[in-house]
Amino acid sequence: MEPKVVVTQPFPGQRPGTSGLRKKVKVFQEPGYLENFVQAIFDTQKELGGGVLVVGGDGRYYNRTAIQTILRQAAANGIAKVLVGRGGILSTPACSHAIRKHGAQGGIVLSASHNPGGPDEDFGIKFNAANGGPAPESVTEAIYQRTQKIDRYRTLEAGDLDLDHLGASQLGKMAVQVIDPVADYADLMGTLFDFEAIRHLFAGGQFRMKFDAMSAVTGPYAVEIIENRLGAPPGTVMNGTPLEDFGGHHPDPNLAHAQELVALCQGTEGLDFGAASDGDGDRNMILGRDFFVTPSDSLAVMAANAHLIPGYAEGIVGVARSMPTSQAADRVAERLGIGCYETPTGWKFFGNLLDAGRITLCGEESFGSGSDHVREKDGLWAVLFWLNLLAARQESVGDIVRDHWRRYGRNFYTRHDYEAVDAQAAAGLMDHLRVLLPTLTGTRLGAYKVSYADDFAYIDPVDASRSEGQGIRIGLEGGSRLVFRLSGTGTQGATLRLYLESYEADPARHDQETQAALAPLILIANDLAQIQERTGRAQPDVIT
Ligand code: G16
Repeated sequence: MEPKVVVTQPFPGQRPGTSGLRKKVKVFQEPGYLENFVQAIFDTQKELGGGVLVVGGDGRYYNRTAIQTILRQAAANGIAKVLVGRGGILSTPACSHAIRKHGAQGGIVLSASHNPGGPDEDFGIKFNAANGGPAPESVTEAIYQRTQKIDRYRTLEAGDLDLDHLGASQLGKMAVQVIDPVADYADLMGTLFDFEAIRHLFAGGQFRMKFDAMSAVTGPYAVEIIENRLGAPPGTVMNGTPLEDFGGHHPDPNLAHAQELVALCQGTEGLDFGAASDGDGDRNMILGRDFFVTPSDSLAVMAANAHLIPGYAEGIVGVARSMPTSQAADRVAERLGIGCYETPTGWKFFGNLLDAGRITLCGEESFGSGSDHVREKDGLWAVLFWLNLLAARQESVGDIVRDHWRRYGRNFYTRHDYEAVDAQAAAGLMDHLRVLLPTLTGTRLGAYKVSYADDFAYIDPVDASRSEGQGIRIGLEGGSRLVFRLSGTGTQGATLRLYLESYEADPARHDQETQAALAPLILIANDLAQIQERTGRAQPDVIT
């Protein structure tokens, strides 16, 4: 089996977004499209030569084909060894753990996350660095630049490898090891959480929960951990078999796409606890009976209660949140006297802070939370954190969050998404806001005085790298905020995200309905950005 060189030409627009390169499967199937991107990784990440690479994906349509292509290219590019999850499966956090545990030089994660799967749907590829986390912007930019000049890629003429059985094999000079995708990850969870206490919670027989794997990658992980190791009754994990098309659904754990689970948590007969994860297992949604925990609140509650969890019993050193995430966690950090960081959207921005030991916990409004145990957000980890918390406090989800609000005040929070908007119209809207920005500070928007208005720029406190144009931030007196951003993960047109937040210290006002509490801000934001005029949309597509 000799390496062969295939002549190719660049495809425009192979720039990775918030979380890797995501396109329709049909685009990835164009001859050379995937190969070019993979070659660009090998051309720019020199330390992979002679090194160890981890490869796995969320099992969506095209996962198996892509992995065989990557293996042949890796062998032809001098990679010494590839670790691949059985069946090509690795959840994103499990992949991060595998890179770290095996001291690999990097990993390739195949997923389009929460986006639908199938021949006409989405696929994605992302490079993770040796710390286990998504590559920083300098790396993704270098890969992109390389894709724009590429004129050949290397591969091997060889058949497909059997990836369905654990064990070692050889592809040319490269060793291939098929690893159990679940075991190491499940062991890691056992070191962080009080499994005994959670087992006790289930053993009582009173506590009722469901975990919705959304026919995506976390099914086998959740069955092993929640049912086998923690003793929850069989059937606690619903939609637990990973399907290439996720059963035709969006594997996106939010109020719009996990409606079956939401319904199970409602009413007097509702479950005590409902949780879900997304396509690749890094997102989470937490529900109590008739109670939805916003991801922003979830991070704040986790920070405030971390000392109750064995893995964090010594205390946390700091927290970070993405800019559009509510400021609820900041209040906890202030009271604990620990560091607090506001980063641009994208998990990669937490990597340096985690590596430098400046933070222990981090989270994003986009249903992501995690800690320094891996370098990705981690859906099941968040679910186990909450289970551990419920076992330790013996209170309901709703009571824990309401108690948190009483202590810290409540940050009312919502996100309005306008999906598949005309890309030019969306860019025009953002430009319009940018023009307004310098005139806003000190003026009034409705009843609110503007404290600051900017286009968020971030200087990484560890390596001083600068990231600009990360979303428009308008801070109002009293802690309210309006944030406008274009999504970096959509695969069709542009997705405009409007994030709204207001702070309420008075417990007597904590029970208001979120949209009602934020109604004045919603009107102001729509007016200011001329959303209807510019996008033609009278209503958002998704409200979370
Ligand atoms: C990705 C990133 C997250 C980010 C999210 C939202 O999530 O990993 O860090 O918060 O996108 O991105 P956007 O608002 O640009 O659509 P995932 O779960 O898609 O990998």
